[in-house]
Formats: sequence, C-alpha cells, structure tokens
Amino acid sequence: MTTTLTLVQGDITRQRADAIVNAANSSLLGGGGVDGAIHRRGGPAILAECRALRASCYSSGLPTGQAVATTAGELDALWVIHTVGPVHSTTEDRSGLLVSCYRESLRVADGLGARTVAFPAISTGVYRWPMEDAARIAVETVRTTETAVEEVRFVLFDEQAYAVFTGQLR
Ligand code: AR6
Repeated sequence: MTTTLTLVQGDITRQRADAIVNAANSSLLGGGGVDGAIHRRGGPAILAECRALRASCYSSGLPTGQAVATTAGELDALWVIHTVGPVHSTTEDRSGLLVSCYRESLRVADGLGARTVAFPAISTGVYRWPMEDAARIAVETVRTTETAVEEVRFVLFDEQAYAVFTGQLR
C-alpha cells in the first residue's frame, strides 16, 4: 500500500480527516499552540477522555515519543491522536523521539483503521525544533513507515513552514 503525502497551509482544527494528530505534552491536559486550538474547537469531550487516560494508563504522563487516541469531539474527524514531541536540544540528539512521534501516531492510526491522518509540524512551536530539520524528519519518517494509512496530510500553520515542507517533499 502506498501512502500519499500531501501539504496544506492552514489550521489543523479545520481539517476533515479520519484522525488529527495533536502536538500535546505529557500531561495530556492541554496547553497552547495546536493543543490549545484542538481542545478549544473540539470541546470538552476530548479533555474528558484525556483525563480518563491519565487516570487509567498514564498516571505519570504520556512519555515523549508515544501516542494515544481519543475521540475528536466536535472536530470534523473521528479521532485525535495525541503525541508528545521532544523539546529541541542543542546538546543532545533527540531526533529519535521525533521520529517515534510520527511512527507511533501512524501505528495508532492503523489500529483505529484510519485512512487519512493530518499532522502538524510536531515540536516546531513551543518545543523550538528548527523547521527545516523537523520537516526532513517528518517527511523521511512517514515515507519509510509501513502503514495502511492512505493519505498523510501535513498541515502547516504559516507560509514559511509550508515552504519548508514543500522543499522537503521534492
Ligand atoms: N494548526 C496547525 N498548526 C498549528 C496550529 C494550528 N491550529 N497552531 C500552531 N501550529 P506547538 P510543540 C503550529 O507549539 O512545539 C503546547 O503548549 C505551530 O506554528 O503547538 O510540539 C503543548 O501543550 C508550530 O509550527 O507544539 C505542549 O506543551 C507547530 O504547530 C507544547 O505546546 C507546533 O507548535 C508542544 O510544543
């Protein structure tokens, strides 16, 4: 099965997809950036499920590089897949954890039977990962991951991020 990679500039909370990936933090209890936007537009059902996951499976938080799914509430999607990106470091190579975010999210998507999955540029906001490197890792990882997902859509918030991802897809 081949996976098609597509790019869109815009707000991930406006996307129609089987699953939308959230660049969360390990608390799973919300935050700023994409995380804040998803919870705001998706409504309280997402947070309620996140709280239940915290209580049942992740009492010390979702580890960096892992992924877990909840309902998508009022979003135009069936599921939100929450993954925790690494904070960028200049002294330590954490790229394996960023690779893991994409791989684990696709693995969760496969478990759900999702055919279309929208990703933000994980770790490139509050977690300060340089866009060029993050885009390379995102595209390479999706291209080399065995998955039944038919479309992986990268949703880039601004023109500059969109241009960087466009360069990586060529
Ligand atoms: N749609 C698509 N992309 C967006 C949107 C949106 N609505 N909003 C922001 N971006 P960030 P991180 C872009 O900070 O770096 C949160 O507080 C943004 O321009 O959302 O993984 C969490 O709770 C950037 O390129 O995620 C964590 O604490 C990219 O999405 C922490 O931030 C990721 O930026 C996670 O930091």
